[in-house]
Amino acid sequence: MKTAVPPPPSQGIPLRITFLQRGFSLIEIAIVLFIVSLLLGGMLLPLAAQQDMRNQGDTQKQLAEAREALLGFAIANGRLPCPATAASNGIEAPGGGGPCTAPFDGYLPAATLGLAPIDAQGFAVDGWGGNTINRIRYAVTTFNASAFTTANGMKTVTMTALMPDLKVCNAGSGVVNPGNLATADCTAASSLATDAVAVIYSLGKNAGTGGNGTDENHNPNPQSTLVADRAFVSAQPGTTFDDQMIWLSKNILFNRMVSAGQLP
Ligand SMILES: [Ca+2]
Ligand SMILES: [Ca+2]
Repeated sequence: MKTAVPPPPSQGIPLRITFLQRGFSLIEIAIVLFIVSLLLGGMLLPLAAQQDMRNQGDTQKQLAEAREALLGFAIANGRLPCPATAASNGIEAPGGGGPCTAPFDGYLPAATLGLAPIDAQGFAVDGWGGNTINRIRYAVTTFNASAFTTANGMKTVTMTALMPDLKVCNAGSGVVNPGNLATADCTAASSLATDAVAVIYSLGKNAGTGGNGTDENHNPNPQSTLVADRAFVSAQPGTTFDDQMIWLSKNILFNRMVSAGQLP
């Protein structure tokens, strides 16, 4: 009987070795590198965008927490804290409240409020980093002879007479011109709030490199050293505007203080 003889072990292998040994041609490697670079490029942009979105989300959360902390402070102390100044290490200025040292161009007094995260000097910083330019800003009304920042000032003046006067608009009007309050304001059409008690905001991603858009120029209140600049802009995010802002309505403040027995 004839038995089937298996093919010699070497049969068929030389072909495979030839194929493997041939390796990749330069054209094949170029195509692979091209595809890899396309994939990497496609991944890098979303990663940067994702980081931006995370920073924006962190900042928004911090601003909301700051507003809650301000409400808690008001309930506990019968007044809002004054903003910190650049030299006050995150502590309100003056300590104990009253007429504020920097009511319209100061910083969130994170050390006074016990907020985190803060930088080494005691200032709250936004989601964009630890640079001094990323410190969270805070402005508070001085109307009614600084009643809002004076202990029991709101109770003394009474709710119906309290008229906070910070303005928030969705577009700035006029030219920000040092010494000229009338040209840096909100127009009636762009008004979001005309009686905010406090405004809390971040200068956003571009804080360290510029932020010179027409609307952004209204926010760090460059003319506050000369005049009382009480107008702030909260515009649509875009290429020239990335500030993030929330404000404290007098109605929310009154509601919380009445609930806590601090008013009327
Ligand atoms: Ca900005
Ligand atoms: Ca302003």
